[in-house]
Amino acid sequence: MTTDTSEELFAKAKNFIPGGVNSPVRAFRSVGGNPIFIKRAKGAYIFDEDDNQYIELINSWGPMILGHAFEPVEQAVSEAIKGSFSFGAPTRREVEMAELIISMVPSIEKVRMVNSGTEATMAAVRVARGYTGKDKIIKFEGCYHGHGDSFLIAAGSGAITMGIPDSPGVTKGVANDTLTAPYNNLEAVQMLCDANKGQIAALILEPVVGNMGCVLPKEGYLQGLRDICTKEGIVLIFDEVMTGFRLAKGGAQERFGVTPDLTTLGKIIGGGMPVGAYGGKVEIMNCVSPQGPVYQAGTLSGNPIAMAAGLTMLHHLNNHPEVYTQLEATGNQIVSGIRSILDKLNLNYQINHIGSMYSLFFTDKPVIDFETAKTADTAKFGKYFHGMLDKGIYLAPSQYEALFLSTALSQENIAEVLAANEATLSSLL
Ligand code: KE4
Repeated sequence: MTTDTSEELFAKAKNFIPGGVNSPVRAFRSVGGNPIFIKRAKGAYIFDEDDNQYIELINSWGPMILGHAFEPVEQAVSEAIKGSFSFGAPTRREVEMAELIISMVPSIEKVRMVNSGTEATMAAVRVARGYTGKDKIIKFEGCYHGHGDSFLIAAGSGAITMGIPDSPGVTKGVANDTLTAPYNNLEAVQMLCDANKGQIAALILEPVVGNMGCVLPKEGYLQGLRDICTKEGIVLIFDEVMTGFRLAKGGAQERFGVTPDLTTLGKIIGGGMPVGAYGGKVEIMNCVSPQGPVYQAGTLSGNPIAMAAGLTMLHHLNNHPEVYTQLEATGNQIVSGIRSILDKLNLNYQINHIGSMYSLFFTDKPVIDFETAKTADTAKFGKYFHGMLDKGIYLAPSQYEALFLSTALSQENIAEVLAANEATLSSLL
């Protein structure tokens, strides 16, 4: 397997693009080596510029839940582009999209389309501040909500991967309004509320974390946060950019039966196109301009091509509940297969898994928060990543990311994934 073309492209890219990539985690910094450059993809496969084929378990960090180049989405986009690409004016598809999102996620009574998960979380926090008249927010160590200044404090995903969970360039003023607490710790949240009485506008979290690796909420944790936020007059924001439309049709909030005040969405909602959204209680969303005073805008928000892709994706998920049954079965089959391999080897490991999301950590400590996630052996993870890549299995190039399965994975693909795990994990001893 040669990756000469990817190497050449990466060397060239570094002359023109910071770090040679348009998003840090793609650079393979934490696993070592150089990134492969992807030329095309179909179903469960991606192909690099040297025509190497990989079975992929990232699916563009979540969006490609139905596999790459899903025919109906491709068809909808090719139809939409015949009518031009963008108008900067309201369109029918945006109304359809809003109505569909509201029907799929009952906590959302009104919704605004934006162009990324970052825009969605930035806007949701601004609306919560405008609605409550309060300044501070609570976020959790290791959670990632995009690259908005307020969130780059103890941030997860690429920020942990690059070792900069508190990014330079974020002002002290901004940082002072962001309070952080360990995930899965309700007492720490109540202490922050007691110490900042009447000052906290919002609490934002990943209801299932993907950005310190996959970390699940403890029994009662989400409901506990809901109760604290209700008691303290704090807007509860579920950042479902990753979990939305993945863990269930209605996301983690449906799966866990806990209702936030606002929800942020991304990834799957665009079917692979740049789309984000935020929405929730009508009395909060009515604060958003032009209905209310909280300003938020976007040239390409609700873009007709992106709406065509997203609508087709969401309609398919909404009309095919068997997709979620299949994703549960695939996730269980892969994770139980890896567990049985590891249980025969003398390797410290944890696997956190829910539905079609999972992460393998090389540590003997249960991974329940940022501190325990950081006990993982990242050097060993790097060896595991490259061992799998060399066998044609493309994983997330960071210990602090989750894997995302698609319905395109066949029984043959699953067997290949498990065989590659068997060979690679045995080689780590
Ligand atoms: P985007 O701005 O990247 O569309 O979304 C930001 C975001 C917000 N909230 C959650 C829970 C997220 O996971 C993300 C983005 N996820 C990362 C993967 N960990 C995107 C990959 C990347 O940064 O390149």
